Amino acid sequence: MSSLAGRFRELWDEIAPVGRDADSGGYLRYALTAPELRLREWFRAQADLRGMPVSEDGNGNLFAWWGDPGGTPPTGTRDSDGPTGGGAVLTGSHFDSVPHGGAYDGPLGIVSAFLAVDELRASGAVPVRPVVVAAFVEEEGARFGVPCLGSRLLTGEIDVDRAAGLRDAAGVSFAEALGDRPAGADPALLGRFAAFVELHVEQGRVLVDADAPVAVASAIWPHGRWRFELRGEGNHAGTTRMADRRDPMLTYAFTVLAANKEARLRDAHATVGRVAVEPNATNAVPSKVTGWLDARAAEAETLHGLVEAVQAKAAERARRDGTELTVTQESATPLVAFDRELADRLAGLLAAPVLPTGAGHDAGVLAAHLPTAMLFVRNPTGVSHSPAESATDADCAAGVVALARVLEELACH
Ligand code: HGY
Ligand code: MN
Ligand code: MN
Repeated sequence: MSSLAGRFRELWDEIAPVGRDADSGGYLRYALTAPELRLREWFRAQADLRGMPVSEDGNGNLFAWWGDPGGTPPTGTRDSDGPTGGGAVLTGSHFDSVPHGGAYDGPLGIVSAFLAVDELRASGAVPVRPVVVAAFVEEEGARFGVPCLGSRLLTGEIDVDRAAGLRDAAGVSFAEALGDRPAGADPALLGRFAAFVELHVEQGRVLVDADAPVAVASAIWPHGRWRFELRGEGNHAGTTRMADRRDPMLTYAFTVLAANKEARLRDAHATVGRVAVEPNATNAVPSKVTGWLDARAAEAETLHGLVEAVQAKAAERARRDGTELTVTQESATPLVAFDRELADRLAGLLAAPVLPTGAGHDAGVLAAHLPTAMLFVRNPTGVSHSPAESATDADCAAGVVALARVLEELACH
């Protein structure tokens, strides 16, 4: 039998080419587009190979079930009359990526979950409650703009009509992409899960510096996304005097610099990584510039102060530029303090460090609804949301062993 690292590599190589951009080496796996749909087919095939029936919740989330003492759940779209009894242990993550994202962010949690099931079965472990592998849809929000869309729908944390109407850059709505209006909250399904453990590549270098392959998460920083729309007067680049301009690009540029400064002053994080310009012509003063602010801080109060300061600076500059500013919050994630007892129990079990993260996850959404934990796997570059994201096969194997031990601890006693 090949080594676990070998088995990881074998399974990993099945999905590694899916959605990878030949030029950047990054991934273009937007929710419900061809590459991600291919990965969902792969998910079903892996579940079938393991005799794990797959159910859907009508929101785009997939669930592969193992060891359900109440008989296998239906494979229909609504799992409302599925396995009897509660207490299933949920694991898994997401397939979708940011534009030109890394290979591991998301898929590592799903591949590791299937391999952890294999490890448990090979050890002769028999769960006394179901072990369920999930693939959540649109975790990155890279296509429809709201992160953790699938887990927010499952938990009722987003209005179904708002979710259904979210549109991608081509104007396709989430409902159209899904092929139906999302089903929304499913308390019956959610009530069937006793815990959720998400394994994820670390998006930072703490494990590198700690010389440890795996860590347990303690918290997720509060964070959110704000859309800054700046309207001015489109005009000719060659014939419009500087004094006569109402140029939203100036207000935008100033806002980006203000976000950078205010974040540094607060030891917080502020990013404007996405911008849309109308008409986006080299020889035209823009009529409108839209920038998206991603802001995060260790405490909610700091985050609130940061966003307020940026908004105030942008408004002040807009007055000077004669432009109009509209700020809309697109998503908000409060501080997530993972279940302390569970985190300590897992850290003890794995002899692993415990660390917070500034990255959002489906685990951050589910944490408000059931005991939730995260495991992080070392990323030698510490870089994420970039093709430079990495993890060694040995560390990924260590992650599988850790996840298998956690699932054994939670589902087999
Ligand atoms: O943006 C995040 O923190 C996560 O990667 N979706
Ligand atoms: Mn991500
Ligand atoms: Mn992720």
